[in-house]
Amino acid sequence: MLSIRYSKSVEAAREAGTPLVALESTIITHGMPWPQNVETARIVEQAVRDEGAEPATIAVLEGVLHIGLEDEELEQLGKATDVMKLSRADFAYALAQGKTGSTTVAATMIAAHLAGIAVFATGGIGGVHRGAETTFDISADLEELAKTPVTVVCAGAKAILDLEKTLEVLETRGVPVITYGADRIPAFWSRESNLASPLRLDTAAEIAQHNAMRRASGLSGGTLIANPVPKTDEIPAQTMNAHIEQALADAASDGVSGKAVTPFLLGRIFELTEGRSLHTNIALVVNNGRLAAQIACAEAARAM
Ligand code: PSU
Ligand code: MN
Repeated sequence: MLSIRYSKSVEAAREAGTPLVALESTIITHGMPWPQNVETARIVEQAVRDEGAEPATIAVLEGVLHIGLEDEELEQLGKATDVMKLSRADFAYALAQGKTGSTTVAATMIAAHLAGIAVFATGGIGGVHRGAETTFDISADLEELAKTPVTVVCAGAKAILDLEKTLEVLETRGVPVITYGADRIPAFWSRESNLASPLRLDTAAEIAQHNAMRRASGLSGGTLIANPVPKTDEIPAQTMNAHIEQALADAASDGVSGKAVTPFLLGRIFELTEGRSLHTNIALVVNNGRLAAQIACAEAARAM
């Protein structure tokens, strides 16, 4: 049946009662090129530790659900090329068939919840794609946020998506969208979009308090925290827009569809910005790891 393997350091943290922060692995296999993907994963893990929590990078390796990866496993996953990109629909398939797959935001939330981890840091969530009114391409991440009680820290949704429609779906599905320390929703590479954030909180303690109140109110599902990328690392929206338009046009002319869309767009934008988008991507994931760790610690402090 379902076997879960905890890494040595996650196992030790569980025994010691150290707060845990889940990290996804699709960003490693499909979101960034080797070797920066593995370097970034290591830097994020360290950022989480520096804040007093323990990171648990999640992936399915040969049919075994891994909560926390040993360094060699991380390295192998980062180099591998034939890895499935798992979401809710194919999570059990990979486990049943002994496959190796990285976990998207949706699948990482499912796995984190199975392992009793309540806080998760990523780069950007999937959302409603531009043109979704004809393609119906809406990430399963949104549905998962509605269902599974995990707090997800991201840097907003990428401008490759339709940010406005993404917020509409989250509102319909009852997902609190809280921007950390700002009034506007961040747009991944950029600190600000032109959209007001539905909610705002300024400290990790208030986020923990909010989550406790949600549970006390019997409200199921997750919370989305949008954390703006640090100013020194951002790429302003005007600069990004032309690259995004180009990447979207290339995806259309190449006939890219389904699961391949997000990785294709990220790869093209990396090429078009000559790697600058990757620098920003790394900075924002680290920043999110830090905040997620602070939230995990604040939740642990409340429970005492
Ligand atoms: N955003 C990024 N990098 C990524 C992803 C999102 O900046 O690698 C990944 C996440 O794992 C997210 C997934 O859950 O893409 C969404 O894919 P889709 O749109 O196919 O649901
Ligand atoms: Mn999709």
